[in-house]
Amino acid sequence: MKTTLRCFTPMIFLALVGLVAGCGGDDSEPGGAAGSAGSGGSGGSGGAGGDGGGTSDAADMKIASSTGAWNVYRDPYADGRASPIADTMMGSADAFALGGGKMRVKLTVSALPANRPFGSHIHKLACEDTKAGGHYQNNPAPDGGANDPAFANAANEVWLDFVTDASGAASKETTVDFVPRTGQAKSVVIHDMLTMDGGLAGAKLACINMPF
Ligand SMILES: [Cu+2]
Repeated sequence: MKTTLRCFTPMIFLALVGLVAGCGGDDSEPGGAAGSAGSGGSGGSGGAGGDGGGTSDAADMKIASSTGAWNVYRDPYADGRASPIADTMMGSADAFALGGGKMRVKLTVSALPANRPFGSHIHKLACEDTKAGGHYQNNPAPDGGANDPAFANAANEVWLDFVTDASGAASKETTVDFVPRTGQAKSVVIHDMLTMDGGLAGAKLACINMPF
C-alpha cells in the first residue's frame, strides 16, 4: 500500500508538470526527444560540410557580383538612333580574388544581337551615376589623362570585350594583377565597339552594377 502511494503520487505530480516519467516507461519520451536532437545535430554537421567546400575555394574567393537588372541606355548615340541592345538583354558578372593580388572577372550575357562585337569594361561609378563615369584604373591617370594609353590599357583597366555567338550570347573572362579599391569600382559597361587604343569603345549601350 505504501509503495503504491509513493509511486502514484509522483506520477500525478509529473503529469501536471507535463513530463512523462516515474514508475514505469520513464525512458520512452525523453529518449525519443534526445534522438530527434541527435538527428538535428547531424543535419547541422552536413551544413558545416558545405562550408568546408567553400573554404577549399579560399584562393578563388568571390569578391563582387552584379546586382539588379541591366540598365539599357536610351538614345545611346545622342542622335535619336535606336540602341542595338534590347531591354530584354540578360547576363551577370562576378569577380574572384585569386590570391597574390590577382583578380578574375567573368561576364556572361545573352539576348544580344548575334555575331556582333562589343567593348566592355569595369567602370568607376554606378550605372545611374553619369552613365557609370570613366574606366576604373589600378594606377589612376592624372586629371585629363584617362585616355592616355599609358593608363588606358588592358593591364591597368579591366577589359571584357566580347563577340556574341549566333544565339546572341557570349561569355568572357579576364584576369588582371590587381583588385579594385573598395568603393572605387561600381559597374560593368557594354560599349558599341571593341576597345581601341586609349580605351575608347564608342557609345555606352548597357550597364550593370557590380560594387566592389
Ligand atoms: Cu567602358
